[in-house]
Amino acid sequence: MKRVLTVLISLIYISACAQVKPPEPFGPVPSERQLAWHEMEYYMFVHFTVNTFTDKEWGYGDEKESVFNPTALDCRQWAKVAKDAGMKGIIITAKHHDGFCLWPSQFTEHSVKNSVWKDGKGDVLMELRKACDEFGLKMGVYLSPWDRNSAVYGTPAYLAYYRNQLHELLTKYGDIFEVWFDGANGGDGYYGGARETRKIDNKTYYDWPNTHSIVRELQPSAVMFSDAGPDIRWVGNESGMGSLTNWCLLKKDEMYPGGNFAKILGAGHEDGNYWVPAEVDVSIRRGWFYHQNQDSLVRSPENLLELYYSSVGRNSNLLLNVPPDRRGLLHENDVKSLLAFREMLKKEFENDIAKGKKATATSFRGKGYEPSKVNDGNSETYWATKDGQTSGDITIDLGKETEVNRIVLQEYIKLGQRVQEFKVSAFINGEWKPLIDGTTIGHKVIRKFPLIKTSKIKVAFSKSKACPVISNIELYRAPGE
Ligand code: FUL
Repeated sequence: MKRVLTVLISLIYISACAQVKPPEPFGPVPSERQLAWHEMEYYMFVHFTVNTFTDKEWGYGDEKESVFNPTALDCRQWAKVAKDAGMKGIIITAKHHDGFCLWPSQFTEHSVKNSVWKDGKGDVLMELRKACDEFGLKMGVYLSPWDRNSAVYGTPAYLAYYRNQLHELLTKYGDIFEVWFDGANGGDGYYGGARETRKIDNKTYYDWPNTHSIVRELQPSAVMFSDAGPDIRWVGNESGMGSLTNWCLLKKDEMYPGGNFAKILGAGHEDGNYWVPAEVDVSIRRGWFYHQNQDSLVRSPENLLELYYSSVGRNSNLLLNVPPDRRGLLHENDVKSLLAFREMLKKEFENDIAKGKKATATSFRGKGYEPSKVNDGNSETYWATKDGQTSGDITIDLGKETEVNRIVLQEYIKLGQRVQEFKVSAFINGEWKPLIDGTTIGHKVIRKFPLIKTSKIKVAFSKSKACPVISNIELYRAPGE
């Protein structure tokens, strides 16, 4: 009996030893709501308000409500286009700087309720909600902190007004995935007829922590965007350029919306103490709002593809603005370009050449963390080295000479962002030829390189803050070249 027990105990001991522990998380890690946001990658921005009808980018706040009069508004068209274009959601300017509300807010007269559209009974937010539900899209709201219409803007009373509006938006329109707080603030405006300049202190005026807690309470799954997070950060430009070095980390306590941080926001902080990834917001046209004279200046499908590489391909999400016209429809030229881009994108990533091919590594952590985890098609499995081993190479053997010109890399970010430096090379004519010298990875990096023919691709994770934890490597032969 004693002998049996000893054998049993030893067996348990041996199997316990064989169980290799996963790496501990390193540094800040994403919250559930941020992880869900990372998965979204590409979604639509909709700038629509009185500006659409006055041909302006920033309304003064004195626009007559009657100017808002779309003749054929159809949020289903927006949603269908977004869906067909491969987008996962829509964020709408519920209120832009002019203060005009696309929903019948009970706290102001400056809204759709005093427009001629649908005899003042319309509600763009409600129509968008229904359309998003029908097409399986998530919905987000932009509520401009700067309000050039409000008589109380610049005084403490405005905060109560702003928060009341936020409350309406977050309680009447179902699940909101992202709340967008832009950073343009203060200056001249109508302000209830005062027609003057009002300056506020960006650092203190809005008392952001107390506004943020309203969002957390009413919509716990929503991420909040601004120059300084708290959940998602601006990328620092409006031209569609993510930074090649892009940490999802930020010292957000040192920052605030509307501050002068554009230069920092691209790369983030390598030693940041919060997870605050970057979102690239950019318009398909010159302006954020629709202007007829820009109908011929819509970005081409090729240009949109470049934007995709410089945003999603650089560890950022792409928030692409497509402004409805005066009918309340996305213009034919924009739609055409978006759908053609979608087709191009499909062809870029049609067939993952790496999937299931033999992967080897200089070393691996142990059972469950083999190099084969990077190309098993499962984003929950990953290759990792032993603790303290902060570099390592993975080689994918393609089995035969194969054409390739794209690589996708992903870290298992639930355990933090770690890689500081990587290099990709290809085995050509008996030697390793360098292809890419990279820095950070994070959620996703997609890199192009000139078309080559090779039998093996090697990714050297040459510098990492802690043992590298790689969930995905994909290779493609994109058309062209
Ligand atoms: C900025 C605004 O001033 C622009 O009009 C636009 O809405 C852009 C996305 O954010 O802060």
